[in-house]
Amino acid sequence: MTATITKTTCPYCGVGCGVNVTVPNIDSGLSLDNIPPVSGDLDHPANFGRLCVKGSSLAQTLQSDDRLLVPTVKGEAVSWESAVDTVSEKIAQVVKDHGPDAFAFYLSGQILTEDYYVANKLAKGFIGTANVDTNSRLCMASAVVGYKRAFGSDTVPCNYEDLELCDLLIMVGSNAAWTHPILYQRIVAAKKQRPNMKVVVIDPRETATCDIADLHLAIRPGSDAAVFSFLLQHSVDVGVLDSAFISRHTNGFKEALNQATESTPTLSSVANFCDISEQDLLLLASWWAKTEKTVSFYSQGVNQSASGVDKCNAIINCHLATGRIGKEGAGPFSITGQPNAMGGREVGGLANQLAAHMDFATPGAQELVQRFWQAPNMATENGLKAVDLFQAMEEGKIKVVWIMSTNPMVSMPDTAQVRRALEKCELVIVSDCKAHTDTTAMADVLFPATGWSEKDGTVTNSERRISRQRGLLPAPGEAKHDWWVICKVAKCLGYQSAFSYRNVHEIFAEHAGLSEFENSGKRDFDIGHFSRITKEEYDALIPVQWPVPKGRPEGTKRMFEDARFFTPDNRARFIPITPTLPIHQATPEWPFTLNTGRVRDQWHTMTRTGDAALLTKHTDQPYVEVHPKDAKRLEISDKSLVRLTSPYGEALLKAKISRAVSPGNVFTPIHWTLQFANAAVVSNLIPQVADPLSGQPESKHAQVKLEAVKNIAYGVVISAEPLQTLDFTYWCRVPSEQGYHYEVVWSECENVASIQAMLEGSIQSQGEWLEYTNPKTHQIRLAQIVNQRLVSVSYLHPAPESISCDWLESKLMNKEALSDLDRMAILVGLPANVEDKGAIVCSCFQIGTKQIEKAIKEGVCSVEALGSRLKCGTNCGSCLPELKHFIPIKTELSA
Ligand SMILES: Nc1nc2c(c(=O)[nH]1)N[C@H]1C(S)=C(S)[C@@H](COP(=O)(O)OP(=O)(O)OC[C@H]3O[C@@H](n4cnc5c(=O)[nH]c(N)nc54)[C@H](O)[C@@H]3O)O[C@H]1N2
Ligand SMILES: Nc1nc2c(c(=O)[nH]1)N[C@H]1C(S)=C(S)[C@@H](COP(=O)(O)OP(=O)(O)OC[C@H]3O[C@@H](n4cnc5c(=O)[nH]c(N)nc54)[C@H](O)[C@@H]3O)O[C@H]1N2
Ligand code: SF4
Ligand SMILES: [Mo]
Repeated sequence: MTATITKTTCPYCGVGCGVNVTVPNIDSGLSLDNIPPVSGDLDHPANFGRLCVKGSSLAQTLQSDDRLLVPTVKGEAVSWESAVDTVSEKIAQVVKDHGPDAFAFYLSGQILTEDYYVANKLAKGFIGTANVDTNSRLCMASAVVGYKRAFGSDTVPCNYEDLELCDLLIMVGSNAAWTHPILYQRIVAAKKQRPNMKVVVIDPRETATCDIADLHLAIRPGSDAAVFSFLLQHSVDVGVLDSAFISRHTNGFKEALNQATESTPTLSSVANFCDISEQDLLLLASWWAKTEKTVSFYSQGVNQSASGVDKCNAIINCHLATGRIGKEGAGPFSITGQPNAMGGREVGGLANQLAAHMDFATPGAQELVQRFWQAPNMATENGLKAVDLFQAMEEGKIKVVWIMSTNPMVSMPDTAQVRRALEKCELVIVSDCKAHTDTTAMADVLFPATGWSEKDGTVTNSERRISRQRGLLPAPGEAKHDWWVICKVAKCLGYQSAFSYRNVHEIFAEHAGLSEFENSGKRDFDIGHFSRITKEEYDALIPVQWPVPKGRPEGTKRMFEDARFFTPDNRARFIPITPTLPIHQATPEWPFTLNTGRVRDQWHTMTRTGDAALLTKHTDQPYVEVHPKDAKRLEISDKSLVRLTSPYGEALLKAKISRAVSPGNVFTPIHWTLQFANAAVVSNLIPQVADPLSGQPESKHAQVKLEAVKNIAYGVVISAEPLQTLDFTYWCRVPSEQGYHYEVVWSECENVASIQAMLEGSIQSQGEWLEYTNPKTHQIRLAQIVNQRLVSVSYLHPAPESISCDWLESKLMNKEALSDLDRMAILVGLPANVEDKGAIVCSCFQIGTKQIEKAIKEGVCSVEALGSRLKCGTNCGSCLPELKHFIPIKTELSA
């Protein structure tokens, strides 16, 4: 049997790695039964063949029994015609009665550029509203405004090679080791080759990224701008300004410097503001001063802040002052998170953008776009940004919202407000691949969408590289491509000719046409080379970095090499900055500062990664990271249950006691939803405070209090069927290969009879019960057996205890009758001859903490040797930073 390789792009992070899928040439084509493992594309310039653990386990995420397969209206399955009619009639009526602004799109950096383009065109050109916002507002809106203030355009100057070519890399508010793993590994490799290359990490928390840091500045949360104001002044003091660049190519240097000197006048004032030592600050400053090739690499620790835009400009100011931009190995590099955050920016997917990197404020832009689209109802001013949009919805101003490819009930701050808004909204349309999400639960109309592996189009990664996503599998059920549904509604609204695309390549060609329309070098975004692209050329498109104007098919590696910016006078602008701290500071009533972010193997609201059991082994439950001092004072022990309360809501999370956070600060991951746990949505706790310029919420900083939850017992329930009632103080469903695995917290007074009754009420099978109770330790262990087959196991322990569940899960609904030994082993948790691996560190080879510790005890003393012995870390490398941690600790102990 022969096979062909289809090249596509990873749907996860903004690194945008190329993925190869080997498709067997069989008559039936590729199906879920014969989907082969994926591999990295050696030819793709983002990853050169490597994939991180999320990318390499993509094939495991394709089987889902929770796909949304048919359109529904008020819970009833309906035909596409009928669903589209319902939606179009309501949109038309609302627009007629209340004006176009009563309609809104809430889109996503996870849809493809072509989907995004038609949604934006429909709203801004035809319905006549700019109420088109996107989850990218929560992600990189501050970076966009920062670039626009400085360069006059939303232009990312750098590329990935610059990360390898620089001599100083300052990583600000980025945990790239976990969030952009392939880029991080490229950086690790470069540093290994050139050990003189310095890496500085600026993050209040010690993260896996600090593993390669020559210096980690654990700054006071939100104080970043002061560090860069200091670097600006220091550049003057030690004479490393690029005066020629400043005078020829920029404006506003003096004002920016004056402001820096006024707001953060001395070394000690900056060190105090940032809560770091003067020595560390001076060390960074000395490296900055002597290193021409410096890249500042920044992400959500900078963007998700009420002063996020100022932080971006504080960084950019330093690069402009030293002329470190538009050159190899130098520049301010905002790294995007989502696979197509950049594509969204290109089509104008934010409420304050028009299209093709034009704004409402740009003179002549509205008319230009109107002419190109032949648009009958052009929007004339900025629409509402995410937070304002949901507030307007609660006020009854937005009456129809169409949410596409995002889960605002989990990701927007203050989810209680989002719930109120969606309840108030007259028609909530949700396009999603999954049937059950916290947001689909709020929908009146559900549109089933095709997802990665089924849809065709383009995405743009963090270095402006446009790559193709290519469909591999047929659409399941009646799922349709997002662009198709948008065009169908547009046509139903009467806009036939403007939305009569037969294929995505026609949309892409039109998007390219708009980018070059009356452009002639005035606007940064020009992909005019593709404006007449044929279907064959589109299908064969190889990754290319924009701009790709006519006559430059090879694209553009680096921007601003000619130091010409997109401002009216082509000069970049310095912005005067006053560093400010997060709006909600800790108080006696709310004594902790909450920081939120990502874990290595989960993606956002787990709608894809939550389907791959192996990706849950690294972190199986949501947690709150607490410093040992705080934990001791509050009587919180490791893995015990903690209640977090803020003025906005509550969450129940397991404690992870760790010195990675400083006293007074706690950190929680953002991934767990109501589909996976009863009370782990951390956005519940976050206020709707946003940057006044970018509208990006301050999702990294909130005030909370912590409290140990008392009078409880810990345990697990493993069951062949899903539990019908989940009547626990806390539960978290851990996706597993077989059956259902719930980590639970019972009330302390639970006994055998009540647990049995609960399970009998919740699981259809009844059967015989095996029981073990230890009155001294208050442990209870129960197994439910039907026809010699194991149906459920429940453990209750008074204190948190790690139980290795893989073996128990493998015994569920066993084919052969259970032996007596098995029955005993089930009550113990593990048979004598099965190794307890501990928590999984290496997801690729499923190597756990206990195996690593054992190997180290037996004399293995390097990460490389661990790799030779256990294979851990030898595939995708995502676990290398964690593996390193085992080595020094263990050698110190044995020394
Ligand atoms: N595994 C995984 N990878 C992902 C994603 C995912 O869900 N899972 N999501 C993708 C997306 S959309 C995005 S946007 C990116 C995000 O990528 P990152 O921004 O790297 O990830 P986060 O964990 O959100 O936050 C980064 C760091 O900011 C720090 N931080 C908090 N407050 C401050 C501060 O005031 N100053 C500074 N300097 N740092 C601070 C946090 O401690 C955290 O370590 O990741 C992308 N990659
Ligand atoms: N507290 C706190 N909050 C945060 C953050 C934080 O760091 N802290 N980070 C913020 C950031 S940076 C981001 S990017 C957001 C992410 O948050 P969201 O965007 O809300 O999260 P996702 O899980 O990516 O939601 C994507 C949804 O789209 C569906 N989907 C996937 N592919 C398709 C498709 O092709 N078409 C359609 N129609 N649906 C599809 C998925 O099933 C899923 O339900 O969270 C933000 N919220
Ligand atoms: S780094 Fe990992 S998640 Fe990001 S694009 Fe590459 S393979 Fe996908
Ligand atoms: Mo993001």
